[in-house]
Amino acid sequence: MNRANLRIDIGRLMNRLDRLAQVGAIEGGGNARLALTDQDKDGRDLVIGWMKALGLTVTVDAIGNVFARRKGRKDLPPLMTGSHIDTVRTGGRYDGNYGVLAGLEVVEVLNQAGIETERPITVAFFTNEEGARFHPDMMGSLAYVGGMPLEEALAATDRDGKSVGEELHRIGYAGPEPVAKPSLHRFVELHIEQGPVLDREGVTIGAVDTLQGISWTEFTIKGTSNHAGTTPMRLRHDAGYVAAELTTFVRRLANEIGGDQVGTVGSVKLFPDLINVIPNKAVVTVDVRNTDEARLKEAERRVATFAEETAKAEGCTVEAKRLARFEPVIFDARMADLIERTAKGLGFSVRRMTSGAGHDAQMMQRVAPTAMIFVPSVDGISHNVREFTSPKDLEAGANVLLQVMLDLAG
Ligand code: HGY
Ligand code: MN
Ligand code: MN
Repeated sequence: MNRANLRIDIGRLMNRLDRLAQVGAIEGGGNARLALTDQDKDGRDLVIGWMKALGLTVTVDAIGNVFARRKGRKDLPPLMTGSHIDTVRTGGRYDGNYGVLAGLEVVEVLNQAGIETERPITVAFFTNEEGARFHPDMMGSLAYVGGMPLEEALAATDRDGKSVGEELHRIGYAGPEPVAKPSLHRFVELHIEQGPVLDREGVTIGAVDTLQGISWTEFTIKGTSNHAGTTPMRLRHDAGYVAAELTTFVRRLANEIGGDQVGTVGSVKLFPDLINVIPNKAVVTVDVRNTDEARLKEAERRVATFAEETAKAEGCTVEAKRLARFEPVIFDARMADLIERTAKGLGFSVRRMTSGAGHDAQMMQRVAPTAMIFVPSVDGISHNVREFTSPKDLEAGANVLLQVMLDLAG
């Protein structure tokens, strides 16, 4: 069979996407599988079952990253593809899942065509890409490339004080393989865009050659709880007021800096959280991102200064804790060229673009030439059960992945 005529089976891919979306299924067709929860374990078990059924050799490392290897003619560093199957609490069914399952679909096509590639092919999924339960995000791939000591990752705790290490053991995914021993030739990740660019422009494929910088900070503001009725305004030390000011400042600052700057306050927790008690504590998370490192640093500095000044004026204190910080990433231009060329060769419209979201690929670029393939997200919606990509676009992206992998695996 001429490899140029090989195509993925979209029905089979959609079927696996549907099956995986049933694990931790939530109202509206999405799925909730926060990292290392029982739902994440069930999702892992299901995907590993498919990996084994495809004849792949599955290994698990000490942070729970899973690698499924398909033999090549030569025992060379593998071509690796993959993504994540953990989700946010309001996760859509494509974020992460699509890249992993499309990698398995590519393997199935090669198996059926009896094609043996020169290099081994590995399909991987990494632990806790989302960072929604344990910080930072992309934790598994970061540890894999040696960007975070294993002990530090295992010690990360969630809001209930549970650690990554104990949760990995509880779900049976504290694997025997060491981390920080990356061995791969190239990495390519297929993912939904999660933003509006491709959908708005009517373009089918994104050849992703850069990814923006990410900064996550948790601000803990402390004031004085007091009676909501008897305390004169001039005597208050209201942590909730400081949190509210900080929240609107982040929005104003992002709009003022403009360009690619984005800013989000995704979580505000007030204590004691009662209608008639002035809050004595507030915990506020700030996510600021920019493609430009200098601009990102400016945004971080201004947010921290505003928090300090506003807290001081209110007679409160504030502590900042950094939860994640990744500089902007430049992917491998030749890999992005290959993606662009391949998409055009298959007759798809394609454009170069940056990634607004974080991905495991941004960590893999530290150890091997890496790039990403995007497909459109309808209305740019993601981290929301309404996340949707048409089967036609899912099929296009997986066919680009198939041909790119054939090129890179030889
Ligand atoms: O936050 C992100 O960009 C990714 O979804 N973890
Ligand atoms: Mn993702
Ligand atoms: Mn995500």
